[in-house]
Amino acid sequence: MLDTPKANRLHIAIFGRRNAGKSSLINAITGQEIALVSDFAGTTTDPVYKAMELLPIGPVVIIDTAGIDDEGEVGELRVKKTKEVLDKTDLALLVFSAENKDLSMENEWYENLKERKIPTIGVINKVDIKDIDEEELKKEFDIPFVKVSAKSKLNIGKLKEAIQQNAPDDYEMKTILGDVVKPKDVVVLVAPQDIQAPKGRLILPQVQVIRDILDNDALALTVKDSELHDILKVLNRKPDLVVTDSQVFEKVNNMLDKDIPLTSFSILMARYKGELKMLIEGAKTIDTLKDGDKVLIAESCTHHPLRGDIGREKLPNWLKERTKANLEIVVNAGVDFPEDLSEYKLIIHCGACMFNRKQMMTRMIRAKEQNVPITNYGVAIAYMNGILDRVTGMLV
Ligand SMILES: Nc1nc2c(ncn2[C@@H]2O[C@H](COP(=O)(O)OP(=O)(O)O)[C@@H](O)[C@H]2O)c(=O)[nH]1
Ligand SMILES: [Mg+2]
Repeated sequence: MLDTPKANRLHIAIFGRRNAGKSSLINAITGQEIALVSDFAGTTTDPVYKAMELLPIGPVVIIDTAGIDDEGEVGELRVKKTKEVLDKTDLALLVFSAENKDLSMENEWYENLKERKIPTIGVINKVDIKDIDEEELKKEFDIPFVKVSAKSKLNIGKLKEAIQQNAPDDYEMKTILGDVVKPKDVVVLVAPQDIQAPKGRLILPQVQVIRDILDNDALALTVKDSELHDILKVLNRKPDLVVTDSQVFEKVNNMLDKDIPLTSFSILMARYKGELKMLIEGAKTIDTLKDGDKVLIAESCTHHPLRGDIGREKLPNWLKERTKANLEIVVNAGVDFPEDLSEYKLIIHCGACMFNRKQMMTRMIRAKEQNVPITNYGVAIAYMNGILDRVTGMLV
């Protein structure tokens, strides 16, 4: 990720008056002391660009607009510098400080950002010393607000969630397999014998993966696990990749030569929508679970559970078998995801096929902020089957 070219990084510009707490906010968001915080007027008036990895959002450039305000640059020069920053900004944080009553500068920035349709988050800083009425601000500024204290790190997690939610869509990963398959590669896709999609359909991740393979000029061959042997016989060479439904992971793994790369739809989608490395780390905590530990099983949509439902029956059973512990398992389905995750030792999320990357990343950020490990169905199942390295090796 550190190789990500600067242009492909999400550029986050921080606007706010001198002493509003821009530098402190950058430090709080990144968890590093990288921006100089001072009680005195800024020494430099040029915007500062800092490329960094903002976990788990990804590679970003944070633009500190120190000095582009009333006291710093005046008149034309300010307009020019602001324009220079706006040209590069994908997402803006407009910082309001409780100490300040005059909102003329904030209005000027707001109008500029609105004109360019740049997503903007209002950050009300220093709420540890004084509160600002958000509703009053909303009359003038039609943007989402987050109240924070950069100093005491209050609500910094909420701010990161807002950054993720308001980032423009082109920061979604654009390809599922484009960095893994080459044109003309043979990719065999395996569905379970009891296809769980309604008659006439395939489940969304399968459809998306097939489309992605076609977009990458590779060959997509779809079979059920019962016909996997047949297709391997028909091919005049080994497939370049096999993607299976997680539910038949073990069977498919046993049928394949070990030199054929194998992964699953849910692992591909986990990487497409979230941070695979974080999900892998999360799965590894399964073996640390003890009697009485609470595990959250989270699903992004509500469906009528069938017999043998993966989230409600299979996974809880596998977890209990594996850990031999008396776990308290809570299932949460739907768009409401608990704000407070601290009581959980692990979150196991579904493949989130009805979610986009933004929604899934918002949940991952919340878990990370509260130091709760998170994994997902496919990654957890692969881990418990002892094949996690085998099925993620080509993807991380
Ligand atoms: N009480 C309080 N002080 C803050 C907060 N954020 C920043 N400050 C203080 O405000 C002053 C200016 O902060 P700085 O980050 O340098 O502001 P900048 O000029 O916008 O970069 C410093 O003395 C900070 O310690 C906050 O959330 N609460
Ligand atoms: Mg500063």
